[in-house]
Amino acid sequence: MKIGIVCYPTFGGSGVVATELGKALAMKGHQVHFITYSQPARLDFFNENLFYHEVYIPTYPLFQYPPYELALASKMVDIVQFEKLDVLHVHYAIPHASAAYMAKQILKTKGIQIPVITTLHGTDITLVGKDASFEPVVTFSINQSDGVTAVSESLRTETYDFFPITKDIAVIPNFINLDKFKRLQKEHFRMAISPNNEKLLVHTSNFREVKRVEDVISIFSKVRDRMPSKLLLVGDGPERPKMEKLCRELGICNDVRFLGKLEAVEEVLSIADLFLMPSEKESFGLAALEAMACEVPVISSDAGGIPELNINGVTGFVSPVGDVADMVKNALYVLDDANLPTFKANALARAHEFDVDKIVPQYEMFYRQNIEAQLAELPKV
Ligand code: GMT
Repeated sequence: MKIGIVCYPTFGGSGVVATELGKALAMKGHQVHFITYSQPARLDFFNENLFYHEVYIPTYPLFQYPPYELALASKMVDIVQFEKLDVLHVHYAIPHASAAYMAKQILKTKGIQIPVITTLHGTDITLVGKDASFEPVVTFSINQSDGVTAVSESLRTETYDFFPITKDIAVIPNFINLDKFKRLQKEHFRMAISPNNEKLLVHTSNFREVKRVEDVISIFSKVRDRMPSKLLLVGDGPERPKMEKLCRELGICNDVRFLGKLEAVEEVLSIADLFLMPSEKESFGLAALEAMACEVPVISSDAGGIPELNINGVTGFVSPVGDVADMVKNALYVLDDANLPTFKANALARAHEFDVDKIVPQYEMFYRQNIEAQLAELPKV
């Protein structure tokens, strides 16, 4: 198949999933065309089947807000037509689904029919999409997509609960490349960070409010009172200055390292004992899956789709959002040397259920069904 993928090119979860999907499809022999405003962060790989088309956004003094959506729609029209794509797959509804709708209508006037698949990732529904400024467009463009997928049952339910959606939404969960995310031998790194064999807790996120990084720090501070431990924080974002201040107030700076945005997250996860994800909202929790693939159990909130991934009492524990005391109690239980090996093994076994080789065929089948449905709609000649 010739597949167009539209996504945010950043380190965010939806961009990562879209890029890893494109890479996996290219490895299977499909031709994949990324259409976005800059090179996707994880498109770090050469394959003869991978193409990248940059969306150029012209500036003009009149534009306080350059119209990206129009430039994107025009680029989609151009690439679908020139490359003869079979399917367009857009990740994150805003503004990708509405730009794809516009591209589809323009292509129709040129006698070209192409199915549009929209994948809902989370905040496009649970936060931004619900805003009255976007809701009508989000609802319309989901209903106009030929196929819609969500990354968890929870996100599917929340979409139906909030938006008047008339389309079927298929659940295709996120996936993991177990060749990249695996426990690596990084003992020298561990020795440098925790020379006295302190337990290592890790959190990775974009440091937005929704991630509740303050809970990560509170949990760590209380675990550290009971057991020698260190905290590694990977990522960066608006909450970071407040978090640095909190660490100073708690007097724990010597045991907390802010590592910033790292590409090789798996190297940090490889030395970790526990992953913390106390998010307010989380449609799936890809960062937790990456940790589990590196044999790291997870202490999480019960937000959104997390309980579909982190099995309570098996791969870690799930607590109500904001229940720091429960998360501390659970963290201490998992970190106990008598329990840790079992939780590590369970986390890895669970990650195997989301192996890229199991999930990508679900997308391939979904594309085929939508391409066939589109062909069936064409007038018979
Ligand atoms: O977590 C973020 O803030 C980034 C966001 C995104 O769209 O880039 O992540 C969302 O999509 C990921 C991939 O499907 C999911 O694993 C995350 O759970 C989801 N984040 C939220 O729902 C907050």
